[in-house]
Amino acid sequence: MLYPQTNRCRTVIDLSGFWEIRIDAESSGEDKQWQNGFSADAVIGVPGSWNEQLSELGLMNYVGKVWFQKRFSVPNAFNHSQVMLRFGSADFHARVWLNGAFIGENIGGYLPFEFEINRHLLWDQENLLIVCIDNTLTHGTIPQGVTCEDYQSFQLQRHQTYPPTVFDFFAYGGIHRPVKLTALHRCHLENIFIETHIQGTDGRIEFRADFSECSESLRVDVALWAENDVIARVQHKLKGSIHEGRFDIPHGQFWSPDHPYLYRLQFELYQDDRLIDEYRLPVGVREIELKERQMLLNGEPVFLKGFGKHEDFAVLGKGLSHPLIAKDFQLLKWIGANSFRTSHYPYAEEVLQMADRMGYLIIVEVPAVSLNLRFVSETTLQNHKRAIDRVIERDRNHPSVIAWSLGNEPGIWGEAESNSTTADQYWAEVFAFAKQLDQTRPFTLPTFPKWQDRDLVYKYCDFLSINRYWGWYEIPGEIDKAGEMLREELKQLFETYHKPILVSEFGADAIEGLHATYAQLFTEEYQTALIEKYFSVIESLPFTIGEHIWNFADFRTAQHFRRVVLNRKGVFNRQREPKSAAFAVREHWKKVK
Ligand code: BDP
Repeated sequence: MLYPQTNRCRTVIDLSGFWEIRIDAESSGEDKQWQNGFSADAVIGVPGSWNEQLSELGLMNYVGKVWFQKRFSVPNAFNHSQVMLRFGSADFHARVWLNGAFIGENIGGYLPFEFEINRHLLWDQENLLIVCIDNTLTHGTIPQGVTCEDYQSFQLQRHQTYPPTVFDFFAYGGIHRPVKLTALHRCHLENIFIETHIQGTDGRIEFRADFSECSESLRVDVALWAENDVIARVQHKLKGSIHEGRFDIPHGQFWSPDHPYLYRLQFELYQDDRLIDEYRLPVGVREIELKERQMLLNGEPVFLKGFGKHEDFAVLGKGLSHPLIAKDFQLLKWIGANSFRTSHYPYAEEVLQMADRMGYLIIVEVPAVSLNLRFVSETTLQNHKRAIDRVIERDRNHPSVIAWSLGNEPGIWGEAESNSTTADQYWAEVFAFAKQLDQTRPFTLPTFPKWQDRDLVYKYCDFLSINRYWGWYEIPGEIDKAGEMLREELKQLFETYHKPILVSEFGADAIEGLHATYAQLFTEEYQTALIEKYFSVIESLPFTIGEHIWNFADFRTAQHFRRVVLNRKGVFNRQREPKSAAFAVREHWKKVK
């Protein structure tokens, strides 16, 4: 599914703005025919989570259904076009009606979905769009949901959070990314797949373009742009709905953090000599490769300096904000990072567009966070595979995406099932499925070493990603010992698997303004010292490929006594102001190549 683009043949209308909502705590809206329209409780800003935005209506910790409605008109010019309605994401389960007719649904909170709406559009009067969103998670969803009874059955009452979650970030609800209408010709480009290769100083772009079913005989022109010039062009008669081709680029410019060079592929579709569709796609030519001890970008070793992040901000929750994305990338530059992981779900497409432009190396994560293998069913497995398929399909053309993460910390509750034959079969199937979808990037899955070096996912990962909290959750207050434990553990893992290792999470909570002259948890000094200790260990080991601090910025979690509203492991606070650690990290990363 292509990202919406306005050009000579496509028109995009953004339906972001004020929408109306009605809370459906009894889940009776459909019986009451709210799909035909309802009297509203309030106005909501879209995109944006409902939680902080409308907390005064009791929505802060609300889990359940909320109905959204929006009226819109379409220009006459849309009359002869195919009209698509696309949601960047809605969390978690969305059911959609247009002018009373059910047009479809989507399950999964972090990926786009779209519908063709021509049949139900009204051309000469206002249209009524209704969306019912339910943010309830279950054992079968990705990510999984949890109940108070689950905590009890694990005798983990003291782990219980409000609202109950199995992961350590807030389960916001709402329409989180823009809702757009696109009008385009019935015969159009549906998807593009890019692969790039490098041989010496030459680059190669291989592409495949998928078209909607078109009966007429059509011509496809594909032009390769560098800056303001077309440097190569191919023209073909379209046979069937797939068109493949390639461009060889002698003495090419390659994409990297130091030189995020983007070519542009321009696809044009002609009927006789009339242009009926076009699409422009930025393309970075680059190659990722793993050795036993290294990650190579365009043949050169690269060391990942960066963070685990979250999509989270005051009032917006997970709602997309262009200024916030721009700010975060400025801070990443300021601090000297070159990389981050989209923990623990795929981020907005706009984030990856920015990463392509600014030269960031991104590990994109599938939202299978804290998978509990006792609760896994065939439905969970199918949803997991579907999420992988959709993430890879959405993000594979971005040069910034250098690896895929298929989840985070499965078996967090230490359930025996996470170390069983069934779990092994589960991971064998998940990794095999994923690997046939993309042979150009490595796969990983961050774990915490609950099973020491016996974690079942290690053998399937191309590189290991280790989340480690020595000096925080374990042996708190003992920074030197934390360093020794980390060193021993990483060496052991490398000796067992001979695969490069990314330390994908480490850090400490720090509340800005708390200070001490001795090692005291929660102070700014403690966070700084622990991060510096981890740096010294990680960078001294020849098989590590990077260090990702947990976290870039403080973020909201469900309520629990161990969180003071937020997880405070950010080196920036939630407003993006630096803590002391940020200055120390900046000084340090200036020296690390
Ligand atoms: C890790 C999780 C991350 C948490 C972090 C923490 O991957 O989601 O936020 O711990 O506890 O285990 O701060």
